[in-house]
Amino acid sequence: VHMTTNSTLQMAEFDKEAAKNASTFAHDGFGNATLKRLFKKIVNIGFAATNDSEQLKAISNLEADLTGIYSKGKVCLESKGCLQLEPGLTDIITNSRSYEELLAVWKGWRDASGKLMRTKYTDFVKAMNAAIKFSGFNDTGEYWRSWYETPTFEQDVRTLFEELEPLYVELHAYVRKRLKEKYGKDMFPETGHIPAHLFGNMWAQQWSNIYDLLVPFPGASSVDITAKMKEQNYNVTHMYRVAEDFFMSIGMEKMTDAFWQNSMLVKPTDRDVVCHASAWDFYDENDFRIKQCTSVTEDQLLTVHHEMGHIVYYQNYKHLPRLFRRGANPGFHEGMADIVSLSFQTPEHMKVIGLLDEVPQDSDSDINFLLKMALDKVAFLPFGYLIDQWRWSVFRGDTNSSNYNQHWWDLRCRFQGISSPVKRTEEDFDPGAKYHIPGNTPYIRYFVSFVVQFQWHEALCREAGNTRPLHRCDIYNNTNAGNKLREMLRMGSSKPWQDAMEAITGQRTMSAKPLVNYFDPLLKWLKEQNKEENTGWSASCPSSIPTPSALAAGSANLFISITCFVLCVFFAFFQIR
Ligand code: BJ2
Ligand code: ZN
Repeated sequence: VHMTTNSTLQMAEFDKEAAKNASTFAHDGFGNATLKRLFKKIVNIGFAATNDSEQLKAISNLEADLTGIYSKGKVCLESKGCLQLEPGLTDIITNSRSYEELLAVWKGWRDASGKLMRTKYTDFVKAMNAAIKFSGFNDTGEYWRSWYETPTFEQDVRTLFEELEPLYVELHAYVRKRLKEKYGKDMFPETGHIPAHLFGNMWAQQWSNIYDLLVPFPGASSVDITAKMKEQNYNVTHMYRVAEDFFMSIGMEKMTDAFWQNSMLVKPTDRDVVCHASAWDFYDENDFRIKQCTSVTEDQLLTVHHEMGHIVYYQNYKHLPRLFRRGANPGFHEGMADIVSLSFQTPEHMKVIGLLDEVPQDSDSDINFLLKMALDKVAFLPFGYLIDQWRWSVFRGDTNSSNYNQHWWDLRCRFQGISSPVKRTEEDFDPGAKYHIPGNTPYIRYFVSFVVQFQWHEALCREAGNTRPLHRCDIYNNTNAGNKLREMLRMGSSKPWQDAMEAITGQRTMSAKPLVNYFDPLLKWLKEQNKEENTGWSASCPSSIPTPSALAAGSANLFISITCFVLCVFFAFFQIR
């Protein structure tokens, strides 16, 4: 979240003074654990600890420059004129099924964003690393990871990822098979990777926009929520009211008047803004805001719920001292932001709010639904995992401006099994095409979120007395589930996250099991579908990229073979005679 350089410097001054005052107390020896924790937070001031205010200025200015590049980026297409990321380019990536058009947008966005950030990003990393040393951290990645208060954090997320990988591999193989049918197998490298621009999403992070190409049982029920929303004349305000209604139904507070007055819910026409959706706590117990260039689509409706989930967390911990007004860890804030999505998207709930006419009861429709969910929740896992693998490596110095893009694609190929559809070089800077790199938002929080939200969903559904399978549970209107959730939210960051986890699930660790259980029926089905497939992909990126011209060469070869065959038959015939 960006502030002007002046206010950043003022905040740093304040933090420094507070830290100095707090350190006159022997707080390490405090008997009251909460007070001791609060003092720890007062003295731990991150970048503000530097003795060189030029470093802080540089960090702040560079972040503003980088997000500025991201928010101004435009791609000019012959057929459609010049478009920004939201809504123009996003619409094409979501809806186009033309290999060529998707490629133009995919490459165009990277040329218009990341590519212009290279030098500034290098300086940015340098400045942050220099400043964070004053707080006693070796590098910025180490500082970011410290928020999880778990010495084994890196190993823990790796283990979770490895437990989830088999599910991802089956989903990947199924999607690859169906995409080959759609785009032709000649467009796919032999290494098993899938070209990165075919997923209905600019970063291939969530794939549900291409559900129509992948429907397991076309004859059974599926919902096209975007179409239904348009049919029912949904408008932007209504989308926020629908989200608010869900939270209120489980006993949460309504949005404040200040929320409705101060939020930016539609894209202004008179200036460039950072359209990437976000939620804001102004720390006065009343002024909470969302900034989003909302359009009427299913993706956006889910994002509305996500951002409002952050606001509900803010509302529930507003009574705490400022430094405790945070998530139990950053992954918890994100988990809270997404928890409703698991109930909201069930056919049961879609029926309740009138976006589905009838709740299907057959197993084919159930697989359709689970696949749709997997395209968001399972497809995301390697993406959520790898972004900070890259950044940690950069902060550590293992990756630098001589191999930024190389390492980025190494990770994309290895973990996601996707590959670049055009040649990339160190002129490009593809990490910068994803908001959180210029925006400098750590990303492992989203991986943590996608794991813990299933743990919480399971616990809340138990609390609600749910008798249906986990993936069909909707906690709407259930205040028992809401109360349980609130127990955790109210704690903010005043206790270690393990305590917050225990409040809601009764357990003190992250676990991949609820996610695996949720998708169990789908996993069985996918394995059956993939019986004849070579699942998986090679660890490194393909060395050559199939292109439309290679395809043309391919058909030229076919032409020659057919001609030879015909001639052979012709001569053989005369021979026989
Ligand atoms: C759409 C969503 C972020 C979020 C924004 C931008 C960065 C931080 C905030 C914080 C909230 C807080 C987003 C959604 C899931 C995957 C990820 C993505 N925007 N942020 N101020 N998402 O998390 O809401 O609003 O209080 O910490 O980026 O890659 O799309
Ligand atoms: Zn979020």
